[in-house]
Amino acid sequence: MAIERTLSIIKPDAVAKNVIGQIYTRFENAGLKIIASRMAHLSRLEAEQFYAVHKERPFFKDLVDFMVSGPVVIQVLEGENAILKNRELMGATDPKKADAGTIRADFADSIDANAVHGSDAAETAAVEIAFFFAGLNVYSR
Ligand code: RTP
Ligand code: MG
Repeated sequence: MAIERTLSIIKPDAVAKNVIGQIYTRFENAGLKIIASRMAHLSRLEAEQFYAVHKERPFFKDLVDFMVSGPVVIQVLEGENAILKNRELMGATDPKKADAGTIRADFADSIDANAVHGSDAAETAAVEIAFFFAGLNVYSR
């Protein structure tokens, strides 16, 4: 199976709930390595650019408002099948529909405040990693 990298964000609601460590433990227990990590408070422009694919959607303004509402923790996860594995750990976008034991089922409050972001495909993972961690190869292990 291929070793992949994916971009993950612990969103403002989960940072405010003080569960960064619990979420990192889930990544580690699933065999995903955290190969880059930083805390940031996104600007409006950064949030709009990051989620630009959704800019025509009705929820775009709420999404951007939420993503700039407090600090986030951004990480690159590396491991076998990392993109799908992380999406499975996250659970469905709407926490009410997320499987028991997933990050969103356990830590998210609503479809807006849904605890984590994860890249959804290899192409988006590459773009999203470059967006937040330009020159990542310098640090990889
Ligand atoms: P993310 O990009 O944050 O990992 O979430 P996702 O792939 O599970 O969901 P996506 O379709 O990419 O949507 C991005 C974020 O927009 C909000 N959303 N709201 N009200 C709605 O119908 C709606 N749909 C999406 C969610 O906060 C979602 O995480
Ligand atoms: Mg998405």
